[in-house]
Amino acid sequence: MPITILHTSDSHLDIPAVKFQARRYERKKDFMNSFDTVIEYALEKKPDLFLHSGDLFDGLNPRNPVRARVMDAFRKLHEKNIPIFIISGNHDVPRARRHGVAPLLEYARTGFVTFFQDWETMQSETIELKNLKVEISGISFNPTLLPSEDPLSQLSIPGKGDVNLLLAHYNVEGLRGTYPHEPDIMLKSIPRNLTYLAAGHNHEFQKQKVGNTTICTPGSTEHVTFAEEGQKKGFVWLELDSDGVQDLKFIPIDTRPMQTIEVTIPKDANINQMLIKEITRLRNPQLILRFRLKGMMTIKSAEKYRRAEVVRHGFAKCFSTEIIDELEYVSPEPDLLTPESELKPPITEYQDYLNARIKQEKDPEKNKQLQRALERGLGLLEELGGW
Ligand SMILES: [Mn+2]
Repeated sequence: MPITILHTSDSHLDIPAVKFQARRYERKKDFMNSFDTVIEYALEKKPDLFLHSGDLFDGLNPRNPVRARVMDAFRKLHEKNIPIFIISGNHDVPRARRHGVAPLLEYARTGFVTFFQDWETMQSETIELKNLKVEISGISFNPTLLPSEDPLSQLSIPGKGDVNLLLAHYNVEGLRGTYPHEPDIMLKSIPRNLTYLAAGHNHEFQKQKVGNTTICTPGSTEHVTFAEEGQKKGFVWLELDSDGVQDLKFIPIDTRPMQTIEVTIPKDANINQMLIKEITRLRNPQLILRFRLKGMMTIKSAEKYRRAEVVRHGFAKCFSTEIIDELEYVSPEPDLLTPESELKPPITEYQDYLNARIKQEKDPEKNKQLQRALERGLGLLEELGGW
């Protein structure tokens, strides 16, 4: 008989959600609701194993109500004898000693969960489930790795189970939608005797098979950013035995609707009027709305444009509204309407600054440190959307 596993990832609980202003607690609740859905499913279907592959929390110091809710959830699973295995992702891993420990540690201390806290040594545990020796290994996200470093190149699993599982919070070669300045697990370093790689970090559900190994990222359980617009959110239910994964199902979760509307602004148009009309047409108190403005911003348009007013209407008729401005600023006097002309995006600014420092730095050791700072910084800025 195959064993059943519920695999979830990237819950991002207690996300700051500041851009939702007064509605940010409601937005935080969306993430909690998704997590609750996963837990309820597990309590009802009782998998043989529950896996979470990182970013359970959006940050290192989640608020107490959220911690308590998670404690209740894990206790309930534990009481049903469902073993839980978790790791830290890039969001809930301490990046420096002064940051202390991951919030996940307290769940491990209660004995409700097994937490693979190390990021440099592989930790493994073997349990017996339905007469199968099930070996579960895991590594937490290593924030000191360089983008060029493969997280698994120096690490292996014991691989002594009838089935061997591995939890890791990294993108895997061959999956869509990753950031260029981040370490990826290369397919060649995946252990041959691995049955299932339970991956986190990539927020889109994807799976692939390499040799006898099934690799899967269930994705996040709510849309963390607009980059995930259009993606279905959910978690994964799978069945496996000593021959490998026999069945893998994506279980979708209802999430808050999110939509980008592109609006082309004609010459001298009244932008507020256009956008407010669009908001009224869309009117949906559940909707996270985003406008992408293309076209022209002339002096005549600029005189009447009140961005805050549009946003206020958006909050009144939808859940929230934000605006990305990709307008071309046109003016008879070239510099009058182009405040952006002097501004570079944070990534470019950062890159230019560090490249200049690197060029000047003669001390090879310091030069290397600056190179490292450049690579790491680019990775972080990309993830934060600092383009
Ligand atoms: Mn994540």
